Amino acid sequence: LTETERSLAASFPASFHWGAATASYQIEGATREDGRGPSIWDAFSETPGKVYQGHTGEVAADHYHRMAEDVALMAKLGLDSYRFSIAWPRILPKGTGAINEKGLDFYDRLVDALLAHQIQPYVTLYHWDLPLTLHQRGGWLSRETAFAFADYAEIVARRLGDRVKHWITLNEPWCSAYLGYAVGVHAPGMQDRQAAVNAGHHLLLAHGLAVPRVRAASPDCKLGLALNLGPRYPGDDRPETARDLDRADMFANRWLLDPLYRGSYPAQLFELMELDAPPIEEGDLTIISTPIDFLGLNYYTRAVVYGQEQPPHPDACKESNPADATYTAMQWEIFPQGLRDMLVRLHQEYHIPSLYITENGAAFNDTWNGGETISDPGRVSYLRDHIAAVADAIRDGAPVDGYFVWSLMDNFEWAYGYDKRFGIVYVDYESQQRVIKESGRWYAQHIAAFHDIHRPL
Ligand code: PNW
Repeated sequence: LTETERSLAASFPASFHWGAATASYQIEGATREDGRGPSIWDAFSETPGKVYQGHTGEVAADHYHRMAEDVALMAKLGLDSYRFSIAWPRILPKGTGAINEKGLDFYDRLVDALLAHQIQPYVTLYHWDLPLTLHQRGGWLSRETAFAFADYAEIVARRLGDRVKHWITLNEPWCSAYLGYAVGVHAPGMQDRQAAVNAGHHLLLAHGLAVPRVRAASPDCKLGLALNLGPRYPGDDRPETARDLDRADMFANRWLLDPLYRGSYPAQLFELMELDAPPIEEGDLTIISTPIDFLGLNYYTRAVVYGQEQPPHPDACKESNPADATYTAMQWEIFPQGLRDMLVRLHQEYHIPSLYITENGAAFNDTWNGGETISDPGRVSYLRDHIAAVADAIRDGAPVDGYFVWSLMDNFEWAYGYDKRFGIVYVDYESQQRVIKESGRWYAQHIAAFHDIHRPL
């Protein structure tokens, strides 16, 4: 590490947590093993034309069979925390009803393996793999799915809650709702904007219903959810731009933040979208805004808004990023300051008591030449500059308690299949060999430097 990098590591409080994140469907494989039922992502990825080159999660990084090796790798990197998700269809193959003990056993072993290495588990209960049977009964368009989720959450918390002290109910409900039900690029692949708004409501309700159930089954736990949020900036100073900036932010950020933290949807949102409000029943917003312990922020990039002459729907604002900026393989602009700005805003405007970066990372076209490591300088700078942005946010008062790199290892990147690599560990999908990239080595050194500074003399 350079001197600057050392003082960056030193600037974090001793209580800060350093981890990496994954999700069940993206890494596990073994989709038909030990009684796992099918999920909407099995069905979606098996539908021709939905995922890059017809890739599926059937094998993925084979983590289901290599769990012990992967936990050893985390220990080697020096992670103190690991965020993973539980595949609902492993626990309840049909979404409700009979429990599949073998599914629970897998996560039980994973949690024990992590704790044996002093790695704290951060468990996401829903990272997009909805049991297919529930989808056939209406999926997130049905209110029943929210109740089914709360039942499932309690089953998991009862089994793991003696050892798991951090729970994340949902990962990125914005993506589940909008990419899954309006754009159709994620499962279940529907293209209906009204459906997305309704699904969003049932996802929020699922979260709110699960909160007391998990708390009751997992004494002294901390609980939250993870949202993908992206700050919006004006592209110029025209009044149309100020107007559209407000609309874009309402859709990208306040749509879910406001019901969770203010107990109401943004006043104009559904009207401006020219849609009906979702089917809100009495008491729903009280359930949804049940206080939680922390918010997980998944941050990748920002957007720049340019006003249009005709006022657009909030989900159709004109956004484009500067041509002279630098981009990742996802064509996402690299903009670390957006992470600082969003953290400070969550602190100042929503008074959130504890924040985690539950995902941050970048895809680059890594190639392995069979050697000891893989050179990925773009990812090293990406991580360093975003970690520096977190330090800036803390200096400006944001109560940030931890940071998780997306991702521990290369994995199934949803509609992009295995084409996009986010890992700090490379996965060779032929041999399933793992190779720590230079970014993984850098992150390990960063964590080691952090511990050196905070080690009691
Ligand atoms: C997140 N978007 O997905 C997910 O939580 C991860 O599972 C995923 O691998 C990671 O980010 C990288 O993509 C997103 O289009 C997918 O705005 C798409 C969007 C945002 C987040």
